[in-house]
Amino acid sequence: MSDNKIFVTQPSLAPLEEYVEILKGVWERGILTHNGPLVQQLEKDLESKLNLDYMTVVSNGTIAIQMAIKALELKGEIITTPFTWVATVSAIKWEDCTPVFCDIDPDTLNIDPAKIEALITDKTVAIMPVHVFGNPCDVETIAAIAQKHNLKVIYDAAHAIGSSYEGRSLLNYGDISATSLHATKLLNTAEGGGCITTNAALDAKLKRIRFFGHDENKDVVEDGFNGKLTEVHAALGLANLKYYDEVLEDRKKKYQYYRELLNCIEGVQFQDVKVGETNYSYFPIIFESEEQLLKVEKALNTSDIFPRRYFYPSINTYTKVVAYQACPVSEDISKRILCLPLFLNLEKEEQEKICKIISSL
Ligand code: T4K
Repeated sequence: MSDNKIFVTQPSLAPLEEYVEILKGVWERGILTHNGPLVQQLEKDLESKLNLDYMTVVSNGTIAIQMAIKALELKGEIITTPFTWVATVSAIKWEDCTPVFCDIDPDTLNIDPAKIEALITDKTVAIMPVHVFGNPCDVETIAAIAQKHNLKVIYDAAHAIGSSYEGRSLLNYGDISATSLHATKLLNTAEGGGCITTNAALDAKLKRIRFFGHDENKDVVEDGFNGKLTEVHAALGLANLKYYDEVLEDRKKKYQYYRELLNCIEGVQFQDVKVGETNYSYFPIIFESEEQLLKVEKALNTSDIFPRRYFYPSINTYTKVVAYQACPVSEDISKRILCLPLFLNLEKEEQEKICKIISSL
């Protein structure tokens, strides 16, 4: 990657020496995978850092969603949002369930709880909202709807490490929360993810599903698969975890600086974030039109700056993989939203340069 190019993100990485130090233990033990000591340590440290009851770390965030569906033994329709990464929907489909799209709130960009009930049928088994860009969904209204209709709730919490609701980690909500520890996330294991639950029996089941459905005697007692995280990846997570608070604090500062720099531009909109609860993991900006977005994107690209169109297009329009269901709000916002570069090593001057280009158009 060229030094002067600015991408939408960059992984937050601990100093290499600290990672290597942890890896020495892996080499000494010769245990590379199968619920090794570093995987167990990472789960313990994340549970304690985020005050979670149970976390099962897995090989990626997509598998985490699939495992959540499998663990809850869901078969039927799952109401979800079209304003997401395709993984939310492919995970539902891979588990032989049917995604039903509920439109989003134009301000929070999360699923619109007021539109969920109209989509419930006798085939509905669960609701799968996404905490978009780490901004908490309306977890209370969603829990009330689920309870009323006897539905499960799985949060796609891929972006939500570091977000909270009423002082608790946002990962504690829903029957299961599925998070991502991908390279582009606030805390990363290169590839990785996790399932979080407050239910001990469900956690034990998730751990069996992750490991081919084995019980402690290696008898196959579940319909499992391979969702294991390796020791090499867990080592990276443990090294990076030391810097997690710094990364979180830095994101917030940079997010606020962007807002300060862009506040005076007319015709742009920002996600309505829950201050003090979001993790500020992305900086989305919503333009008045797609035409304006394309103009800005082109100007930034010309200066070697590469923002990303998260999430475009709206997933309900991917008609090669899903049946089209109209979601006008998501379809409209998807065309007008751009995520600006946001990562630990991004310089103040680079943020200023980006905003200067945007305001000049
Ligand atoms: N649910 C939601 C709502 C999600 O957003 C995601 C994933 C998932 C579920 C599934 O979780 P995982 O199975 O992925 O754990 C990225 C990520 O691949 C994906 O994890 C993420 N969401 C999605 C929103 O974004 P791309 O296609 O943007 O990645 P890429 O390679 O273009 O990277 C973006 C920029 O980051 C690059 O321009 C440079 C930088 N980068 C990237 C990587 C991979 C690096 O500097 N180093 C790297 O190693 O998808």
